[in-house]
Amino acid sequence: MKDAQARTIYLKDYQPPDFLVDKTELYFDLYEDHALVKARLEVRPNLEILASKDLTNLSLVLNGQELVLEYLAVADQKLSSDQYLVDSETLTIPAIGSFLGEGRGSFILECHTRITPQLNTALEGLYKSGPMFCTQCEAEGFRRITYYPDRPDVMSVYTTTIAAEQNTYPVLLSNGNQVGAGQVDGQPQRHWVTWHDPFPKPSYLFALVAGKLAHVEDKFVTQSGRDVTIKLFVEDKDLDKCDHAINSLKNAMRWDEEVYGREYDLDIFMIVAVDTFNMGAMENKGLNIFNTSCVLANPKTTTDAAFQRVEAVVAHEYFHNWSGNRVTCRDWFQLSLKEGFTVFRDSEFSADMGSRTVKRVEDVALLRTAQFAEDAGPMAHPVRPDAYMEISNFYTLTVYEKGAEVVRMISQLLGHENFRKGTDLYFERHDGQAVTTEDFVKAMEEVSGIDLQQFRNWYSQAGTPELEIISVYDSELLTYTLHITQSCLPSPGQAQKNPFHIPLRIGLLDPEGHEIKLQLKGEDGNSATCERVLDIKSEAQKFVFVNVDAEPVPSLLRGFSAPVKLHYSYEPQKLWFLMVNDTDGFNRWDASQRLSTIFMEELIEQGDSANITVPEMLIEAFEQLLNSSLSGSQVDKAMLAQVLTLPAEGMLIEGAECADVESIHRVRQAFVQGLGSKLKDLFTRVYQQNSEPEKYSISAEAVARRSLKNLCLHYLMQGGDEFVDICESQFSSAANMTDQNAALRCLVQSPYGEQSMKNIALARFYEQWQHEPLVVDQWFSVQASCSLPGTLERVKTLCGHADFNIKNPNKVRALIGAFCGQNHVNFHVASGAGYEFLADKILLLNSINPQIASRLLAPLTRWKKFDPLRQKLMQQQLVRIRASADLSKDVFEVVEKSLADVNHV
Ligand code: B3K
Ligand code: ZN
Repeated sequence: MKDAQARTIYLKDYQPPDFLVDKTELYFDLYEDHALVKARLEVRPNLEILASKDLTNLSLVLNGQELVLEYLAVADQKLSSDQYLVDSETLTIPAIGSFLGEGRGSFILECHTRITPQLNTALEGLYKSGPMFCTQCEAEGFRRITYYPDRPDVMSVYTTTIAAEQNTYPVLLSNGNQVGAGQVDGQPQRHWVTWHDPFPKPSYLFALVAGKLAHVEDKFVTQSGRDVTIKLFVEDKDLDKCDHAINSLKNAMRWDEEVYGREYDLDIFMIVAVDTFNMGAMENKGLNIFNTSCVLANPKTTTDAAFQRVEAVVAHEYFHNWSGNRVTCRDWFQLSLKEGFTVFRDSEFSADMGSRTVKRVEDVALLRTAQFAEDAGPMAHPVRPDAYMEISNFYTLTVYEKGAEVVRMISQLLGHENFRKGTDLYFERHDGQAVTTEDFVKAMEEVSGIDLQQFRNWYSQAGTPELEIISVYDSELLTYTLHITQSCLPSPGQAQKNPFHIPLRIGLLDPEGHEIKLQLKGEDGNSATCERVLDIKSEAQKFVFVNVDAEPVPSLLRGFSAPVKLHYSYEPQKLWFLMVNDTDGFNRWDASQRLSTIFMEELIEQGDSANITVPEMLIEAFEQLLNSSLSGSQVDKAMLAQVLTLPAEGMLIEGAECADVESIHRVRQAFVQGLGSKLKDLFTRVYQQNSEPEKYSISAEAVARRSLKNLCLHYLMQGGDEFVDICESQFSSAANMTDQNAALRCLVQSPYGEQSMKNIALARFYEQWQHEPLVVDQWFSVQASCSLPGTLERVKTLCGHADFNIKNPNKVRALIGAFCGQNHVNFHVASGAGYEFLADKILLLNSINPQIASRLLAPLTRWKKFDPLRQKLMQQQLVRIRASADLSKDVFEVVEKSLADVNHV
């Protein structure tokens, strides 16, 4: 790691740019072994900043990486190599003013670079995904295309021409509208297309695609009556997997008009599906580029969960057109301005399209397992970070999901109407600008008159706040008092935290299960409501409710009104009571999770418990729920499936002080097996009731039915060997991937059934689907996440499989990511073999694809959670990685921060 590369960048050092670029004209010549990029930039000194400063001695500094500079001219004067400086990260033209004479106006900078997209395995900038060219410029990929002020506060109008061989690359795309096309003079096999995007944008939103692509076309009529052409470009063989994305897109376009008053602004909206992509998708203006996994969907090859992800990601990228593109970020510290807000928007969209409560449950489960873990680890950072070495490391659950929670809290504090006024003001005031989270919060304050001063701590302080609540009932005074204290553990660079402003939504249930009116001492009882939001602002606060006739059961943090850990010592009986009676659907689920967690944690703490028995109360609860489903009184099957799912191992690990992975796995597994065997009749009946064949549909109801059915199958396959045949038959006869994948997973995961039978099923699945890369990914991940012994060896063998490709992030995630991130008991095997395996892969990936390498590192960074032996083994692997000579900035930052507290290993 070179020192220059390991530089930390601080928010406090932000300076506006000295030079702006009003127009950017690009000409790409694409060839089989290289590409030539000619850039013509209309550069303007930023006089607002420079004022009357003498320009003569000012340097123009442009970003650039891995570029070969072939030509450079300023104001039509070609520069010789002694007139500029090039290093591995910048191009500097000193004394730029000397080329401009007296002028303080715009000038033209021309720059020709040569690049090799074919060798670009980092998948940043211009690269090849299979036979096609594509780009990924966020955050700092554009600098791998040409020298440029590659920062989001430089917004420019782009005109892009692409020239390539006609037969191999018949489709040539870039942002905006197509404005010209033709044959290249004197080269009959080559053609060119020109695109113009009238909306000024930062370089990170630039996109280019060239390839042999088929497409599906559709149309959307905006609320003001304009026609928008929709085109989804895919490989020929994937044309049957486009409908769902197109429908999702049209739903998202309509929703954004109705809910936010936001209309699409160009005449065409294009999506391109690519196979090799670092993340889910990218919101390039007018030309979104998607990982195939987030856009292609067909019932035969795609599970329901993947269908839902397609809907969410298509919507997310579309919503960025306003929250991100029209109004963008001033600098990368503001990333959550677009990402947190857009995740909030897409999760509300998904809630409106399906079940609101289920969506909330899924989001909160992710937050509690993965984001809380991030907040407690060495990479913890505020929603608006104040320092980074490599910005790619900050596309995190904190910036995205916690950022969305912060926007959700603002929307709750302001109320629906004011929040909409706030977003209207924000979009109107800042249209075409690059702004900050502060600008967002200010707009919200202005429209509502609500003071969000203390609330801003959510943006600047890292860590998960914890609420400790104690209740006291006074049967003489008929008062019910909640004593609430808040705290937040230190995080890197932040030893002390100031109190957060936490909106705590609550209700109180009387012993019959009815909600009671919430009248605080000193308040008039007439306007009392049954639910209210308490503003928690101090370290310690108390709330006294009056006229409470009998001791109530509190329903706290309804709907997960703030991303905090809530501690209240509920007795199991009270949780059962809430599961049955709470009017808040989210809290009914939460009570079920707390109840099973209490039971499991008790046994986990006992450690080596040979005979684990499932508590009667849990069995009864499951029994009642399954019966209610059979009788038809419990209608929401999606919710039922959530309630019947025990908290994931990851959640139990996160909740433990020092996680005993083996014990956690053993206890949870014993619960699943115990419930499966004790309630096998009920599970069988619910399974059968939801198995009747009917026409496949992706409706919320059908998805819910399949999820309940396959959950029953899971319990049954863990609980005994009588269901192996049923499972095999579901596997063989399934007409959709949700059922086939679930059956395969259950077969592979079950302690019952011969290994040879499982291998045959796996072989058949592979044979059936080997020509569908996304299904092969499922095949890898089913095997990698199997918690039975021998999985590490299998994963190692699969790394040598013909379909595994370390250069394809989907394959890496499906195999290595699933094993290290989800298969806790095998990854954390006491010998340290799992850690060593991961470190080997990171060292390999470090030079191939630093972003993927660094992301994959996450499980090793969490060493503090585990026992001293494992801590040591994990640290040893981190040290081994750190010792590597050529560490990328991405991996270096994470390893360095993870080892910050370790003195000697
Ligand atoms: N904005 C992109 C993420 C880019 C990540 C770059 N390392 C996708 C999204 O969040 O919509
Ligand atoms: Zn996004």
